[in-house]
Amino acid sequence: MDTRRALLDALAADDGPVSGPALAESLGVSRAAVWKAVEALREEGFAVESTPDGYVAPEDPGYSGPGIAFGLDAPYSVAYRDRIGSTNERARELAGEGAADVAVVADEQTGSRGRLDREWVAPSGGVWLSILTRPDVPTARAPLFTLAAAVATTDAAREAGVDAHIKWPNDVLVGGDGSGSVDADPEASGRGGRKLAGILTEMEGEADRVGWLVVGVGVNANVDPETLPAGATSLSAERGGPVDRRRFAATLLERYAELTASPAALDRILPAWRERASTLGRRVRVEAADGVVEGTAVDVAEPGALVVDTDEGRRRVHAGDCEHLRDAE
Ligand code: BT5
Repeated sequence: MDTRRALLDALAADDGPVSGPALAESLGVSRAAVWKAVEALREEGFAVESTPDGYVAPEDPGYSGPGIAFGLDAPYSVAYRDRIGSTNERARELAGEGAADVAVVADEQTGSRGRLDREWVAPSGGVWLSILTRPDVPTARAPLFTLAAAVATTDAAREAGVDAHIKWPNDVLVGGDGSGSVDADPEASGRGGRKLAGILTEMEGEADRVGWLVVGVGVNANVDPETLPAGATSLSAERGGPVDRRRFAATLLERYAELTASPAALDRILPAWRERASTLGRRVRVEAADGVVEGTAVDVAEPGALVVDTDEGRRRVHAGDCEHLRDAE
């Protein structure tokens, strides 16, 4: 572990000040190395205080690399930028350099993408992040990681007081027919709700093993929906006030890490996904690559396929755009 992360962990673990010499000894590095780490954290906006008894964490850790890593209970280092083209693109670059277990986080993206190269609008104030891992699983199980990210995002939104639900395969929505409430916006209701977040997974496989996996999550956190495409919403709009993005991002990363920690953990993703989904039991119309499938969504099956009962029988759809239909349609 690098000295900076060790210092952050020590500051998070201790109520009182952490002394430089004690830290140098426990980490087996020089006092100068500890001092350099403190300076580096300060330069990144994490204002470590010096007291006569040692170092103390700032009152407000802030939304920054060290701020998000501070007290984070997930095995990722955090690479933060105020502004970036796309966090997924940066994570892919890092993958090419051999990196693993990194969360790339940005305040604003200037060239972010949704699925099928669609534009993703990502102004300052959102939670835009991509998690790079190298899970030791067969390529066929990779779609489970997308579902895990949807579960993690939904849980983080609910912890922030926003009643989110999942629309297959990877949208996190609020309101609409999903929550059973009558929606004021019929267009949004047809889509199954107002879109709070989207997920884009990219990967490279080696033979039957995943080489690297990048799961990109875009959450409209403290963003005015006026600046977003029609049908979108944000955490701040839904709760009527800003959300603590540091806490939200940490919860999301911790949940994702927990859900993907082991093969046994992966087995628990589908049940968790089903519990949070609004798509099951509904009439749906899915535009898949090989045509349109319309019917009743009855289940989601490994590794993330939607099971639809149609007039022609049961179909499994692996990818596509899903619309929730009203029962009359
Ligand atoms: C998605 O695509 O929903 C996946 C979005 C993934 C974005 C994240 S941000 C971090 C990481 N870095 C990246 O470059 N990407 C990922 P899709 O299902 O194809 O939906 C795209 C559609 O959503 C667009 O065509 C718009 O209609 C709409 N849209 C664009 N920006 C939006 C926003 N901020 N909120 C809600 N809807 C949006």
